Amino acid sequence: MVTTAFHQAIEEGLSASSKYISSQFFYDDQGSRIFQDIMRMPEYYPTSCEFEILSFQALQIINKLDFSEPFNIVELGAGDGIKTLQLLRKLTELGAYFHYVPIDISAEAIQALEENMSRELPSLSIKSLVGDYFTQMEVLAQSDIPCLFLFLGGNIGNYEAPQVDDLLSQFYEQMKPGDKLLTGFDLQKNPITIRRAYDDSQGITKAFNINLLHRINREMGGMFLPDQFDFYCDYNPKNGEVRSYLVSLKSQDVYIEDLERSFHFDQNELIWTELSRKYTFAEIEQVARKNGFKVVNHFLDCKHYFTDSLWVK
Ligand code: AVJ
Repeated sequence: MVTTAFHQAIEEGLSASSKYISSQFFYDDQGSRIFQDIMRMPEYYPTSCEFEILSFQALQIINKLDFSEPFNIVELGAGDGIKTLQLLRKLTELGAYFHYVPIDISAEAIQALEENMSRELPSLSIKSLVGDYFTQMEVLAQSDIPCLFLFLGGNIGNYEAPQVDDLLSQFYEQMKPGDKLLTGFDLQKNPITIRRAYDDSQGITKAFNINLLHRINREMGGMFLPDQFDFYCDYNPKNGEVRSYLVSLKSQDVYIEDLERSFHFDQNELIWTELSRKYTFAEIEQVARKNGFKVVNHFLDCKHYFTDSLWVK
């Protein structure tokens, strides 16, 4: 048996007095497929908002870069790249000389992305890197080509405040003066709109959370009966936090083979699975400044639900 980071995280998170499983473990193959379904739900507005920004404001974003050529567009956690394609297409139309450098931990994701991109934009120069952001960013830091780093989708919302500072200061260290960072932030808005995006009536977000239990069953011989758990989430408009949980529907003990032990769940006990923080402009600007960046511009969708915020080192 191999002990993976997932094994360790489950051992730790299910032994804690307030149980938790980090949202980074949502994205196995099955979870990634369910996330694609989430992005297609009408209630889940962030995807269409960011698509709108990168399609309709590509030229405005490009004009703010002010780079000598050639330059790199480096995407951190590239995913399917459908939103990024809009920006890349505009750059190609303008005849810009640049390389697209997607970085992702999953070789499979990178391969699918490469196939997609070269079909859509045959002339695009793609230089993929497989691995974690920081190691791969170090590789890039060696070259003196200007870089625009993309950290899209609102993924930053998954991090607690100290982790956000950690992440941004590590990005900062790897960047050269004049390099830019475009980060997607979901904005605070009517709380009902936000709650609907996470507590959907079709139960897709519930399936996304329950998949964590299926994943434990698949990958470490867990004996979870997923029907014995429910999903709960709430949005607190006072601090901008959506927090998601699994709820044990009865008092139960669940054995996990690879961990050679069982875990007890009280009736209605929670397992915290995700933070999805919603930001104000003041918070975004504060977090930029605190980590050494200067805010160049906020690019917004027409409803002002989401921003891609451009910063410079
Ligand atoms: C991919 C992290 C931006 O927090 O909104 C969607 C993931 N979770 N529905 C988010 C997610 C529940 C999503 N991010």
